[in-house]
Amino acid sequence: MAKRDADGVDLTVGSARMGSLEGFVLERVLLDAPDKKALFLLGRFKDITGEENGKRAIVILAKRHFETETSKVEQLSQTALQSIFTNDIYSKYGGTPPPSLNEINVDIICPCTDKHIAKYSKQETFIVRETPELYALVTLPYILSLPATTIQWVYNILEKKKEVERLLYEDPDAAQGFMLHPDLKWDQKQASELYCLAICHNRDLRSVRDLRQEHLPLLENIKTKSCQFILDKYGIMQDKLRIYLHYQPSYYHLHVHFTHVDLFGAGQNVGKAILLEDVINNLAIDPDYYLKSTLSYTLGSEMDLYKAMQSHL
Ligand code: G7M
Repeated sequence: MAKRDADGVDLTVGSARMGSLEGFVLERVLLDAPDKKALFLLGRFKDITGEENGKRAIVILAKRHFETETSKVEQLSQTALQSIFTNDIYSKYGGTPPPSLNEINVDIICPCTDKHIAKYSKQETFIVRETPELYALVTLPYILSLPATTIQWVYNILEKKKEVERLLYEDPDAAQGFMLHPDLKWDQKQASELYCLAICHNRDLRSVRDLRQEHLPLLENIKTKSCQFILDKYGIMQDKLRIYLHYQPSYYHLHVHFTHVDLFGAGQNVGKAILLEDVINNLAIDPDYYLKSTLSYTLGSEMDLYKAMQSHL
């Protein structure tokens, strides 16, 4: 029987839950992403008995950006230097900062599914033009075939079972309310790297495709209240925020991304992100804009949705 901690967390996944990566046995590197200074690894955690047949896991290691707080910058003077070369007035060193400034971010998905592995694997990217017909024929059946467990983490947040201490703001209204949380990708160290997620309470909305003019009050509410909260807490004005939805999203429960405009990453690409302002504008012009429109976006060749579309493209 699975050994569990006080929160009911399955401890048999290995020593990661207990404070180290020691029990992680590497199977292969899924992706090396120098742009994100990140490494995506696939492997298994040894089970509680030390056997290597524990649960399959993805471990994402990412180097952190420097913190600019004066006390942190001052500590950098303790960095040990190893000379690489000097030439006239120019020199280059490898540096070893004090351990407290040398931390990395570690994200773990355990147990991971084949979908997670496909998502994080190196693959070719293609542009797909999704007509309303293609949505009805392929995309919607694909979404409906996904097990409910794929968005369990969202429901855990909405039901205040997980990440409770990370909740930034909540409007509890069932129709127009939402919860604002730091995104998994934000370590909350620097406001200049701000990344928050507004998750709506309405469980019927899967993506922009489901949005109609009647949802404008919800979208306006998310925008206005999240922007006010972010201004009050982090001092960031609305015109310094990139506010967008993903299409296709990874998780089919409507949520809105709020990032600092200076933060760049694959999630803001054309063919993935749609500005919330554009969504609001489109719905104001045509109540059924997202029912009638052809939407173009990128998909990876390993994604199940891309494979399902093959015979229809
Ligand atoms: O592509 P899509 O719009 O579905 O983006 C989902 C966002 O949810 C990504 O930016 C993820 O980093 C974020 N995210 C994913 N998970 C599994 C979690 C989680 O467990 N907690 C939080 N706070 N964010 C998550």
